[in-house]
Amino acid sequence: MFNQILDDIRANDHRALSRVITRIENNQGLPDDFFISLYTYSTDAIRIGITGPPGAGKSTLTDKLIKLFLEHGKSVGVVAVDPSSPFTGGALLGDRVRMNRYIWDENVFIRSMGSHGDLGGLARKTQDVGDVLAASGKDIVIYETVGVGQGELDVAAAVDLTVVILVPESGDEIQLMKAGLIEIADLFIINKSDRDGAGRLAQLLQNILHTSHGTDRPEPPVINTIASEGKGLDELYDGIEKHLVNMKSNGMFDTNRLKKHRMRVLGLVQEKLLDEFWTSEKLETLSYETHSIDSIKLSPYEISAAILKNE
Ligand SMILES: Nc1nc2c(ncn2[C@@H]2O[C@H](COP(=O)(O)OP(=O)(O)OP(=O)(O)O)[C@@H](O)[C@H]2O)c(=O)[nH]1
Ligand SMILES: [Mg+2]
Repeated sequence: MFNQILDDIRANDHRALSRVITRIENNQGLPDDFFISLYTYSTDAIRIGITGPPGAGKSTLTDKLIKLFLEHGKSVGVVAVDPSSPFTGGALLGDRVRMNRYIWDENVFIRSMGSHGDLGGLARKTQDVGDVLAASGKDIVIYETVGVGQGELDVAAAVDLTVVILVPESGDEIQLMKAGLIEIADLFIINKSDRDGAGRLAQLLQNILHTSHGTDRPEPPVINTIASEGKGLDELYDGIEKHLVNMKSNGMFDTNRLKKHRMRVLGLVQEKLLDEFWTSEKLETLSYETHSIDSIKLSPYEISAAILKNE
């Protein structure tokens, strides 16, 4: 049965892709063996994360990027990861329009994915869905995600390259640093550069990068775009290509993949241990020990020690 699913994925059957992604999203019983076989076919695709604040133009930009990749003979899978959305396929209107445009194109597959409130599982699901798209033969897998917290970090852990989009309103230096974006960005985009302040923000950002960026990887370029008019997109495309060529030639591409591979194993082990640990019996003990307001008198350390000891 799972062999059939795998065959359908490898045959690039988009309806099968959609079904299996829904199962991943809902944690619906796909065995480890399925993922083990899937993985064999999923290491070739380049994975790109596109992140930025709500409304920054991520979808518009992704849409134009899809077109450029297609023109260069590459097939593309897109997952819009929305950590806040509990709905399966809960695409926004703009994303739906995008989807319809490519609905008959076997070289483009677009899907959105929510977290079902289970933020812990989002990193794993994101990576598993990437494996599915890669195994279907997509050359490029793009993750689009709103950068407001954990979501973009989960995505950064799953990709070869992260594009961070800012807009002229994105604010001051401190905010940029606080957001931790500098650590995850391989390329910065100042979108909506038709607005005031785009040049100033690009300059400010370049200064920050110059002084605070570590020497362990190349300084991210800052590219101004007007996604809605398609301006700056060729520069972005070239920037992505150049970054990948650089990273491959200096070995960082592999180092980076290996590091993320290790993290993925670590995450899986942690998740499996937790799943195994929390038997219904232990969950019952937890609710028993915390059933009334009086239980807050007991230290959480004491309760947890008791639960752990009862293994
Ligand atoms: N002025 C201007 N508007 C733009 C530009 N790029 C995109 N927009 C508009 O900004 C709005 C939001 O664009 P989206 O592409 O949906 O932004 P997003 O980041 O995907 O939004 P969410 O997924 O909701 O977080 C749309 O109305 C776009 O047409 C730009 O370069 N300049
Ligand atoms: Mg969007």
